[in-house]
Amino acid sequence: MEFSAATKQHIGLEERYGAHNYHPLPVVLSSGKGCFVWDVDGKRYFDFLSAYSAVNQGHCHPKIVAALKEQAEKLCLTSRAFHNDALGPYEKFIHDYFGYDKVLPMNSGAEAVETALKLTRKWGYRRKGIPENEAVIIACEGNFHGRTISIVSLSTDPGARADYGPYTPGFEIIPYNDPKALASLLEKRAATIAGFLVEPIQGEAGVNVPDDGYLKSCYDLCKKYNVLFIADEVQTGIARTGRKLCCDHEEIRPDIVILGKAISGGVLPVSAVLADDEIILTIRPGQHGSTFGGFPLACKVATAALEVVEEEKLAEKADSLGTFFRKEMQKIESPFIREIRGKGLLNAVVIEPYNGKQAWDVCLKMAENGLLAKPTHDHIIRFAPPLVITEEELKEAIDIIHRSVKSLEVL
Ligand code: IF1
Repeated sequence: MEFSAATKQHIGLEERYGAHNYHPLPVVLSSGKGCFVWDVDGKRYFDFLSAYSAVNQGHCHPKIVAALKEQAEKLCLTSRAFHNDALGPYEKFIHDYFGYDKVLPMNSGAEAVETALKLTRKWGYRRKGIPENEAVIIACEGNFHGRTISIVSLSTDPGARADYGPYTPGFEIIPYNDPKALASLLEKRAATIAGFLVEPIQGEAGVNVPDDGYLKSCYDLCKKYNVLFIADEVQTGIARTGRKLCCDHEEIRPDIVILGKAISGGVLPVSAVLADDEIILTIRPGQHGSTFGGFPLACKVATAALEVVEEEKLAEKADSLGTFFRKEMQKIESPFIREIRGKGLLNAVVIEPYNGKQAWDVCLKMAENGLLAKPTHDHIIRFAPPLVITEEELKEAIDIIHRSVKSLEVL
């Protein structure tokens, strides 16, 4: 890929003055609208990452930006030392939207996961009667729940956890998509197990879709052993997989729901933990919080972002366009394409290295042809456009993917 002076200049600045904790594709973005982004040279790309499913409503959605602007000129932040006229209405909106008694508002996804872990331990001691400091939370192999020290303590990815010890204790790991593994651990140790934390689809692991009925089986086991079923819907929630929440596909109601990313349409870091009173009221005043958690700007932006999901029927769109995407991708005959999987508009293609080329090369070629996507775990390319993409735009994007893999087949 040839780089313009502007691209080189921006990448150089990040190289020199920024920490090197990422390895981005060599593209410098400057603006975005709907399912498109433009780089510093004015080149247009389909955004098929959507900031890891944070931009489900499309870049710079006018309704969400308007809500941001209006509130930004009125009152941005009060802290929770005082009340304000945005938080209560937002909390009621979230209650009505998702059907849980209450919401605990936070900022990043990882903060919401940490909050869910703290709530689960609190509930374990205060409601289930687990002896102090003995609460255990189960997580799955291949999980990704964020990057704090406690969260990487339950990660099975060496790259995410190496050299961050000593690790937080109190976690047990079982295989994903294996209800029997959960059952046998609960049979043995239910008395001290407080919760089971699971992604309805494992995003980072490469859009790992479990068998139909997996979530329901685990949910029923949690009910049987008085263990909280905690759904991390940070990436799979907010219509991404074709339902409001991914757990809706199996008609289960998690005890705790963790939301982030697209709850704000990718405009501000906003996250949330949903639960009923028996769980969420175990945390009392002064026992948890955050300066920006639930701040007025977030309340207005998230309300607008969630209204957009309903008004534009984004879950229904993701469901039908996702089926169309997978069907069209199946038609591409290429030695690079080993497997296509996903639900709604959260999809991935497993790339078979060929001709000395692999997923990264496919992504570079697609970028050259005007579509941005990024590999996860070397050989898996995630394809997750904003849910506002039209069928026509999706067809054009699929054609780019097709042309890109074809062009790499020849030496
Ligand atoms: C990065 C991965 C995806 C998440 C789930 C919690 C969080 C995430 C299911 C934490 C965040 C982001 C983090 C971002 C890249 C992206 C990611 F590759 F890291 F793993 F999507 F798969 N639960 N995922 O997916 O939310 O604190 O980031 O707001 O770290 O580069 P966060």
